[in-house]
Amino acid sequence: MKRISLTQHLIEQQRLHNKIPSELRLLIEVVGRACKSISHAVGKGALGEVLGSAGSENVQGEVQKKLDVISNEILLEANEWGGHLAAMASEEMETIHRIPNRYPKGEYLLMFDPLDGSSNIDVNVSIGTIFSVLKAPEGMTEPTEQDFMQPGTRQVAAGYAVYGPQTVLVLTTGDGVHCFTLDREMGAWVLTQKDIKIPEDTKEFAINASNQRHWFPPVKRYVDEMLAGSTGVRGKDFNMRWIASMVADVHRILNRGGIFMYPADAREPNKPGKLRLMYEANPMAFIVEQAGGAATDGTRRILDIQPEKLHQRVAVFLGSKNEVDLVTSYHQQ
Ligand code: P6P
Repeated sequence: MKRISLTQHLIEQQRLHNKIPSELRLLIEVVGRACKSISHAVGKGALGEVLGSAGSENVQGEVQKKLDVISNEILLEANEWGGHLAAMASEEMETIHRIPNRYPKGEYLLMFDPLDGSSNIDVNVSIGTIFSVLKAPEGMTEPTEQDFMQPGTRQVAAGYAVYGPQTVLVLTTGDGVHCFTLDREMGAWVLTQKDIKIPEDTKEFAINASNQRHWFPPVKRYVDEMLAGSTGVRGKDFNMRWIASMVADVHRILNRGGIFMYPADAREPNKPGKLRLMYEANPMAFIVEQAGGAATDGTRRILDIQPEKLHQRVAVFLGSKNEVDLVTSYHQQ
């Protein structure tokens, strides 16, 4: 099969759909290069002095791993000088990161979780990078946090990298979902899957079942019915997976179907779950919908949510459309 590079794919998509101006193509290529560097750092493991805690906490109050900090620095440095961005925001930083005055500014806003699944780093389980791209509001001069407060439907691109047995980059710019595999010898992203589609039905669900006693009734009902298997109302047996790396769970679902759930629960009724809207739920929801799946917070389409805070959390139900629709319907009864 002829090898299509990330750059050739983006140029051909631009010809087909006219949605990837050269500045956006540059942005995506720069993020792709940064993910290659992160993959290299992650791959060193104990040989690279990159494991363990950084001895600091992030804005979420989570202990930062060395690789969290390294990955964040890689993405900041890669994107500062290109002239394609107005500002960036990261899970690892309290507020937005403006482009230094010595560099030209562009019309895009980039948000990212530089290394998602950090609890898996030290035990060699797949982790990844998630990113989301918005356009800066017309007439914006000095970017503020408020300029990032746009619903997920305004994203112009979203993607994730998985640092696993292979390193892959999954990307959408609004015309389908495509996957690139890193050719480590050439240091090149090679197109390996075009137009990925999520099966509308599934026999596999992903949730952290240790929280079961805290779940609200709709989630408890939905999971209990799957656990009842072929003897219950669902009439079929289900399987469970939970990798505790959203990128890895979503990548599995993109490739063979499934439903991923991180619901709100009774532990903190006012906290709508653990995952963040701007740089985890929104990019994944854009990708999942572009692959024919669905993504809600139990009641609303995630992409329709009007953000109010940069690091706001949201409950997440995403994946095979018929399953997401069913569990969402239980929340409405
Ligand atoms: P728990 C990783 O920390 C993360 O943000 C997601 O990648 C993952 O799906 C979830 O949290 C795992 O959470 O509570 O099972 O450790």
